[in-house]
Amino acid sequence: MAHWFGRSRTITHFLKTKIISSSYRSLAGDGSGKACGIFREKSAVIPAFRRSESARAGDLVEAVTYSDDDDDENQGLEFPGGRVTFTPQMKFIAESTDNRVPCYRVLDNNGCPIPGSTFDQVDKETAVKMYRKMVTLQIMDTIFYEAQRQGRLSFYLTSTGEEAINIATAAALTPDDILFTQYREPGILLWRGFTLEEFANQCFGTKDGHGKGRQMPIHYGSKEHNFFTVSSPIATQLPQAAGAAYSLKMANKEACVVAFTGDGGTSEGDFHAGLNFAAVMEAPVMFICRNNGWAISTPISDQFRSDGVVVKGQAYGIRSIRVDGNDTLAVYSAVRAAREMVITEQKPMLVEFLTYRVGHHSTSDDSTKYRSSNEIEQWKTGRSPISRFRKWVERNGWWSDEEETELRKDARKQVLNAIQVADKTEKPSLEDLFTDVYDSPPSNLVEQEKSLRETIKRHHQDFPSDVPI
Ligand SMILES: Cc1ncc(C[n+]2csc(CCOP(=O)(O)OP(=O)(O)O)c2C)c(N)n1
Ligand SMILES: [Mg+2]
Repeated sequence: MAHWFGRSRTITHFLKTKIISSSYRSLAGDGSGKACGIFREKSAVIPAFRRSESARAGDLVEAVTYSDDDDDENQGLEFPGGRVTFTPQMKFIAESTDNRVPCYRVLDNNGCPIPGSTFDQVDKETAVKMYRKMVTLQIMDTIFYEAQRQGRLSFYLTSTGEEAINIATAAALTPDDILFTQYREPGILLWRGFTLEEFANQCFGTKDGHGKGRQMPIHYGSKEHNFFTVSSPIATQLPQAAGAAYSLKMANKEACVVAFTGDGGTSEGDFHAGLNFAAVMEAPVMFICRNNGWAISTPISDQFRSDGVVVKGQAYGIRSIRVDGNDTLAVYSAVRAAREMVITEQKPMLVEFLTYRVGHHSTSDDSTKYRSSNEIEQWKTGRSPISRFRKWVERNGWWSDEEETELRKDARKQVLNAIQVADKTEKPSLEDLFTDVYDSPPSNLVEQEKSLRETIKRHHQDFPSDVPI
């Protein structure tokens, strides 16, 4: 039982073992899970790709059935979407149930697989890579955040506490899957090979940054890595993701779109438009909500009265699952299973990760003004996804204290180096402000460029000296 924002919630390994037993084998003898009791893993084989078929769905999905076996016209109505039975009782659907949707979890707080839990076994190479990337992301966040505090960057925000969601999701996808993120998911790019220099160049707005200084820091994007550029207005990426997924469907691609939103993003109309579009068009898109408790200073209790976000899937006819977002193995397994269903069945999916935003919303925020330091500390130290995963990796004999020291030293050096280089790199030239949108610039842009150049000439002391004119 874990307490999550004032209400008790059962965390369970609830993908039913009876259902998936045929594809699961005993782990006995491979050394993992030592001293953690009995558990079972699923072999990592994905069935061959097939269109519009039920993959593991029949196994993993709990159907809600209502009795409709009486054919009498007075007993029911054939209606678009399926037969609806009549009832003489005037009954309202309850706004909520006492039993909240349980949360799929594999590793307990000590990094031990929960007995009976079912998950995709991760091999040593992948597990160590995941752990290394989670730590690198944490170090990048710490140093970039400090650089902002020193006035070297205009803005930054961290993914602290949400490293498992970032990295394990990325690891569960393939490079062909297209990402539409919110902004707290840079770990996906890190996993895909975006370099620390590229992160630094974007944040420092250098001439080498992919956006040529035209976006705020942390608004990353990469065509090479199938990662659409982050966009500030919350949730606008969700209907776009539904459209992009529909294009994959039309092209018969064996890939899906993965679209992220925060809990706050679900209060935007675009969240609802995106989900409904995807459901109706049967678009292969996985919507992922990082429910981290806060939308800047607004707690989730002021965002919605439903049982979180997961229940909204069913309202739109979208399959959904709630997952412990601080459990790397649960995130990895759930995203892999969801991806397989999304692609094979050509339908959307909603995944709600329960997690916590450990850092301030951004460098423009001081979260101690609206939440207690105890709450932050509890999540920072007691529920860190990195510590939990490390315990599991160590227990498997795949990681040592020496490797930990080396990794942290090395990552710190690389991040500092990337920052130092970016800090000294030239800014993009003024003309870049006006390029890359139109083949031939419209007259109003030509006018604006001329006017800007004249203004700089007149008031050069008010403009940055390091921007080539
Ligand atoms: C349409 C729109 N409204 C408001 C904002 C200001 N804003 C930026 S982030 C944010 C909170 C988003 O919270 P959430 O979706 O939970 O993401 P988190 O920061 O917790 O990761 C708000 C309100 C915005 N960027 N766009
Ligand atoms: Mg949030």
